Amino acid sequence: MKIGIVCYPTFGGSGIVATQLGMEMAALGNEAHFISYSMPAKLDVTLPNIYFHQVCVKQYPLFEYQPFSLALSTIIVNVAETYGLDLLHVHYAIPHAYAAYFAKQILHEKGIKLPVITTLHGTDITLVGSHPIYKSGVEFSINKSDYITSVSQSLKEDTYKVFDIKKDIEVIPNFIDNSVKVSSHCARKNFVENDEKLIIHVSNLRKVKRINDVMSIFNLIQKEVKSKLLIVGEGPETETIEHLTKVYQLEDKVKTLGKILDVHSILSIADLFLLPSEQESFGLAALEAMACGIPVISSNAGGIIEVNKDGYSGFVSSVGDVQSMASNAIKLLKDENLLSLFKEQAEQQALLFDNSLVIPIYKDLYERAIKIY
Ligand code: GMT
Repeated sequence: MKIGIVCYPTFGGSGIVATQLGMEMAALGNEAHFISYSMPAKLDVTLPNIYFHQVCVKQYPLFEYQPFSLALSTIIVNVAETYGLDLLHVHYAIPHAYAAYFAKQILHEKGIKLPVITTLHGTDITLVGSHPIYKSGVEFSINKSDYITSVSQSLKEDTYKVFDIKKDIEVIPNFIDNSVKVSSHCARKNFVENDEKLIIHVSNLRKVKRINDVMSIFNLIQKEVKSKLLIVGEGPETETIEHLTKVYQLEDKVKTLGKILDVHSILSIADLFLLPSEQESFGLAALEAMACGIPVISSNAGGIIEVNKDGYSGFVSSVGDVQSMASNAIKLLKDENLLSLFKEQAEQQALLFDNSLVIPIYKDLYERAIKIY
């Protein structure tokens, strides 16, 4: 199969899922053609069967905004014609599903049929897509996709609530490669003393992640348990971290690390992962932590409860209930036996989302898609 993949190149979950899926399909002997505005963060383009096609927008003095969707449709058409794509899989509806629809129409005029799959990832529905400035275009282009998938049952239900979707949405969860054991652990002693616990949060530091809750929870934890907080990622809430670090006087206890490519090596030295998000369609970051044997203290937003099993792989509290999240964290951190049990259970829970279980579901979908025309 020759698969076109449109995704964001960033460290965000949708780009990571798209990249992993494309690389797994390439490893199975298919051609994976990545189309994005820059090289996807985790794409290894040196592997066989992997191609990267950059979307370039042309500057012109008339344009206040560059016509990205137009450039994207055009490159999809070019790649489909040149390489004979069998199908196109777009990750994140905005504007990818919209550009895919126009590419498909252009190709249709040339007598070429291109099945389109759109995978909904979360904020494309819950935050950005439902905004009146985008809503009709997003709804139209999702409905025009041949197949629609969502990364959780919760996101599927949200999509039907927000949009008038006339097709079935198939739930295919995010996945993780549990077999890849971390080769280069960071040195835990670089971050904490022997008698200290290490708490971690990884995200794109957007408002939706409730970074102020991460800080409040940790502030409550460190009053009871000798500990440090590591924050991995970059984003607009960096200032909130700096501000609250000063307010809570945690300068010697909070460390920000920016973006890290090999996040597993740092996850595997931590004791607990915090994910108090306002919205989270799935919570790939929580799954990555669990796969490294790190229990998750999370909110109950969206699809997180489909991933983090309350009282097993971690604990789940209502969004904003920092007291509950902190007391669950303290309970785990103060009891070595309980913490070890939850670490083990977190790893077990991650096995339910193993790539060996999820990739065949995508493969089956691709096989169905290439037969529709
Ligand atoms: O979390 C983000 O804001 C990034 C975003 C993305 O599209 O890159 O993540 C979304 O997609 C991930 C992969 O499917 C999910 O695991 C995240 O839960 C989801 N984020 C939200 O819904 C906020």
